[in-house]
Amino acid sequence: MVSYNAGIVCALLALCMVVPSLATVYTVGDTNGWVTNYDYTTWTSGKTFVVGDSLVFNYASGHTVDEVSSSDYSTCTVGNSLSSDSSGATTIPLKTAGTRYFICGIVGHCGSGMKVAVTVAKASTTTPAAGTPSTNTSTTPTTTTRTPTTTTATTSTNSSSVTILSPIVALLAMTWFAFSLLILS
Ligand SMILES: [Cu+2]
Repeated sequence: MVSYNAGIVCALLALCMVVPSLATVYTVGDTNGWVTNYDYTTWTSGKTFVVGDSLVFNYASGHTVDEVSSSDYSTCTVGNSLSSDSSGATTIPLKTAGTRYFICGIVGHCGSGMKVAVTVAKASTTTPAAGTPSTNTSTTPTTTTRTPTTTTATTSTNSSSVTILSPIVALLAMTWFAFSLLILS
């Protein structure tokens, strides 16, 4: 029974370690943050939001992050928000699949671009499988390229020491030969 329970704990721990690594934290508007006169439709395009990801809104005082209905999002209607925050750093965990709508609750700001709609897809299991081989592929060539470099370095050191040694040997031999000729004559 004890080993059986330990097995479950291990499996749960392994799951807990895998799941957060797959989650992506998206900073809305990237370095621009949550501001007026920014196109958040362009920001969301090309991004795939999945369950488990989260949105981070960074903004100065005088703005809010209001979650609203689809119709309030389209018409920029403030005052019916499902939730509202004005802390300056709002984290929205994307826990369920579907589209979520956020606007700034300050009158006029939504019309000035402070509106973002995020479509959240169900978490896919193919993402970790695709991520793992790419890491392996990048590691393998690096190790392979290192080995020839070391071999070339060793070979060049050997050949250079040989080329340095041989003229000295030749010079010594010639000097000894010339010297012995002088003695003999
Ligand atoms: Cu605002």
